[in-house]
Amino acid sequence: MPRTLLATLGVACALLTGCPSSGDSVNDMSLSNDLSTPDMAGCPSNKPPAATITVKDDYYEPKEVTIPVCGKVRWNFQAGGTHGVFPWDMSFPESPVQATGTFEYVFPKAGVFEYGCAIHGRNMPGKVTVQ
Ligand SMILES: [Cu+2]
Repeated sequence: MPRTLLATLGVACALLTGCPSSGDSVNDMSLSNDLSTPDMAGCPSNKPPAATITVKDDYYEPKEVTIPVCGKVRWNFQAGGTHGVFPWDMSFPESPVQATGTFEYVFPKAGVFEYGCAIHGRNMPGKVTVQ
């Protein structure tokens, strides 16, 4: 019975590509954790927003903003109904759907980022240009 169990585990491990076999895997794991910290994007944290956008019923004010690389955008929700910030290409995280509150994102790379509302779609267009 133990023999069968061991054989099964061995097959399962062979099917996976990343079965740890030595102490090296511990080092690999801590290295990848370091790379995934927000600071690795190269943007200083805790900067004030480069642009603030008010979310209203049913539009963003202003509709378009231009910020520098590493600029932070803050969306201030001041609406009666619920809205969201939803990037069409999923290039940045979507906001919660909410009527009040804030949502912030630091844009680490240049580009044009178009978004809309998770509820009202493209009837609520917004655009962040990072340059
Ligand atoms: Cu909306």
